[in-house]
Amino acid sequence: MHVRNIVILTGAGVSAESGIDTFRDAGGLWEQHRVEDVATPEAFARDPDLVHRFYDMRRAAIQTKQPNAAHAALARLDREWPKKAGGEVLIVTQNVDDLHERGGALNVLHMHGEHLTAWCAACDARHRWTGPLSHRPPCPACAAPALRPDVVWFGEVPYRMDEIFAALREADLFVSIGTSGAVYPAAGFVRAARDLGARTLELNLERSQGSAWFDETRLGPATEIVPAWVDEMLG
Ligand code: BJW
Repeated sequence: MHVRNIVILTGAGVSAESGIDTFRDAGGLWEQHRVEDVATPEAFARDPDLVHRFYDMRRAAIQTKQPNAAHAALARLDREWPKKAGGEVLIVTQNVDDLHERGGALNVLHMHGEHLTAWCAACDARHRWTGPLSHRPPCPACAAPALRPDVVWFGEVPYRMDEIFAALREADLFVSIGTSGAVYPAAGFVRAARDLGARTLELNLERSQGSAWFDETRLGPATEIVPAWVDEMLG
């Protein structure tokens, strides 16, 4: 199949070798914290201090981490693919870190939000935010002490779904990297992409829950298999 447009879905596995914990692997975040205590709107309403501390810790941690060879390779593809093939690359990430951007990628869509943004529940403004939120700083726009992490919790609607499905409709190739396929709607993109006519490729440390839906699976650490795949694509 002649490939022009590529949609790449990334998950926690792409940042694992940068030292950022995944969620469901051994030692991952959900072994250390119950999802229901920190990643739902109900948890935030019940115990905002706990939820703020969890995100303050992770927001501080990501700023000490560096992009790895997988982020760099995807950024290279993002930059060079349009010249090579005349098509588009869209990186749809479930990750809330900024390592794709710091690795040099331009076309990145954060469907589960971003650590480095705070969202005001009072006035709906969003602000770049690198410090803590647990001391309830005032919103720079409206002064209400109503800032929350700008991330998508279970039961909330992921961001920019219309743009994602528009890109999937145009995609010739859908590639899933470093995600367990446990969380919807992202876990359903492979089937949507297939139904819409794209070829599908999985790059992961181990087979994901939706592995059977992919035309091809390549297993290994992201820092090895992603640069190798990008080299292949760019010839
Ligand atoms: C490596 C590696 C290396 C390791 N190299 N690989 C019942 C059935 C179906 C669905 C539902 C249901 N009940 C409820 C739902 C919906 C729910 C859901 O999916 N629940 C499931 C648990 C079943 N989903 C939602 O609520 C979503 N909203 C929604 O559906 O709204 C309705 C709607 C949708 C669309 C249109 C209209 C309406 C919201 C989901 C929000 C998820 N939020 C989180 C937290 C974000 C903030 C934060 O970071 O704290 O997002 S949860 C967490 O999981 C985070 C991640 O983005 C997400 C996915 O995790 P990911 O990235 O896959 O990580 P892991 O740890 O699971 O996997 C890592 C992988 O990497 C593994 O495979 C490793 O092998 C691999 N790996 N090292 C390569 N070195």
